[in-house]
Amino acid sequence: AGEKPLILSTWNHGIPANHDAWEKLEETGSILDAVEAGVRNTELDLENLSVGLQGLPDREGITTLDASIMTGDGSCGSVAFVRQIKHPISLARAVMEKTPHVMLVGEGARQFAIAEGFPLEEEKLSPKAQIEYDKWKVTSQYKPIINIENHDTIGMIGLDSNGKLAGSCTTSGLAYKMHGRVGDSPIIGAGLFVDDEVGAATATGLGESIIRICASFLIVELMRQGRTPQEACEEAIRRLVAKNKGIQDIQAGFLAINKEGEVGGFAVHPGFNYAKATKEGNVLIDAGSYFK
Ligand code: SD4
Repeated sequence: AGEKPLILSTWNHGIPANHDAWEKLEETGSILDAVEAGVRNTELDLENLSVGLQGLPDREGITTLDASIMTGDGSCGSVAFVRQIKHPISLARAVMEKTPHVMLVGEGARQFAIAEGFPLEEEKLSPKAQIEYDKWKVTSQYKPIINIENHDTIGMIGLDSNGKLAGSCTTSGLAYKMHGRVGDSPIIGAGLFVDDEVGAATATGLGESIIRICASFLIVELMRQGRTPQEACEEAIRRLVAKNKGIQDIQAGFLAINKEGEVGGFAVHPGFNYAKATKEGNVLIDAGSYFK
């Protein structure tokens, strides 16, 4: 049986993110406010090298951010390839609420941010990211690595006690990506999808492999057809494995909840975990994986 309210988010930084989301939900009663506040925590986490302006840069040494937000009535907003913005998730929310559009990218997103009063940060790598980038520059090898360090985007999905759903996803993307590369996280249906009639899903891992199968949309549609969240995540991982070459070097992980408050999580390789917050507490769960 499921639980409401419920907040689920990727990786162990999901624990503090869920904590902030839960507090916000209690304060305002809005699941949208909750999923925004939750990942804002991660966007400021200096230990995290895959989310926020402290994240690892692209090949040129520039950090560019992707984020998306969605509610179960079909409202959504996203930003991609954005520089100098500390909270891309809030910018994505502003796109959703204040423009007739779903997605703004690059310079246009930055101009919109300025118009909305978002402060522009100085363009400078965090000390940790600078050290890693300097090491990488020695060989400049472009090779996606499947370790946790290189894959800790935060995706968060939540359900309130009235059955309303919302989700958020924010990342600095793949380390040392080509300048201009956009991943799955700001693509509605790939990194995030939410439908109040069914449930919600979010993704982490190699964005290209996730976009290729419209993963989050796929998971929600599988649940619509009667799969549990766990079955839907496992089926989507099988699809991803079938449609991507070089799967030994690709990590991806999915999370799902349905509107009854049941949850699922699954990944390609071992090592993916997620944080689950309910009235009972906020716990870290190891997800299963296709390869053992
Ligand atoms: C991307 N999915 O840009 C993101 C990266 C990621 O943990 O998940 N990192 O491809």
